[in-house]
Amino acid sequence: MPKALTQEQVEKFHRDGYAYPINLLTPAEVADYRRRFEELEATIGAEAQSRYRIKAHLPFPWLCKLIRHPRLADAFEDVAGPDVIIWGTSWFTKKAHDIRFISWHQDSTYYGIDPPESVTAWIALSRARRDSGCMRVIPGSHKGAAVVPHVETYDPKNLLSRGQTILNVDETNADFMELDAGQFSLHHNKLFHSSEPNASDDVRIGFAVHIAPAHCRQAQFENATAVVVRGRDRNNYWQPEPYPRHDFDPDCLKALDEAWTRYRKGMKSIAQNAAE
Ligand SMILES: O=C(O)CCC(=O)C(=O)O
Repeated sequence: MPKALTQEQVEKFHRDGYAYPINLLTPAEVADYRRRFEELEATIGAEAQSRYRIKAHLPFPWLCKLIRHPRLADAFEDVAGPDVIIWGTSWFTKKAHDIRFISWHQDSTYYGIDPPESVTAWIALSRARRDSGCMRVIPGSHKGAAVVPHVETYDPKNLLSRGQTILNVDETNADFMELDAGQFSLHHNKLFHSSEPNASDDVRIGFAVHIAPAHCRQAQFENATAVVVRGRDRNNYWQPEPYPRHDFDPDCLKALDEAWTRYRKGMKSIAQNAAE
């Protein structure tokens, strides 16, 4: 019997490449995480997503706690097995009435996770609906290639760092993964996904947790780090990460900086290979 998903959601994940909604946080917990997120942005005077990339949890004990929430590992186990590592996290936020969007893309083209079996748990810390620009997905698109051609548009309205875009996606069967605050969705790293601008009066806050089975490794660079949240890293593919003693722990900020540098270089070579 599945631990966090329904049997239908498990089947949907394998058939269509995604599943939602899955309950995670109580209203009080959501309010607490949202307050901490708002305080973080007020403190740095910038968007969290512009500063803390690919391992956004690393300098913050409250985010290190969130990624260890047992229901995330439960949900992952339901679709991908017992040895569970978290190799990354990313903020995806849009302010109220924000024209920014996320173009159609496929995570596996850029992640470098081999085999390409990474799964993202996208946690809604505010309501994610069609009007606020929730995620859109193409059912079944995870069954194709792990690296598909993207053009890199560098459109400033695109929240992806390179504006990476799959052209001419047939949107006829696109599904909108609507979530309440405190719920999450799962999507396979080969799934085509995107999201539209936020036309609502509230900010849309997503915290994406990148999870993989421990038999996957990072193929694009050495010394990749991860948190083993369940089971074991039997092949010793992943090095441990420091745990922050407090917000903005300098050792963790340094580790984050090094991780982002390694990832950015690796991402460049993946994109170049895909273009050749
Ligand atoms: O937040 C969004 O709209 C897109 C998120 C995304 O691309 C991802 O989690 O991989």
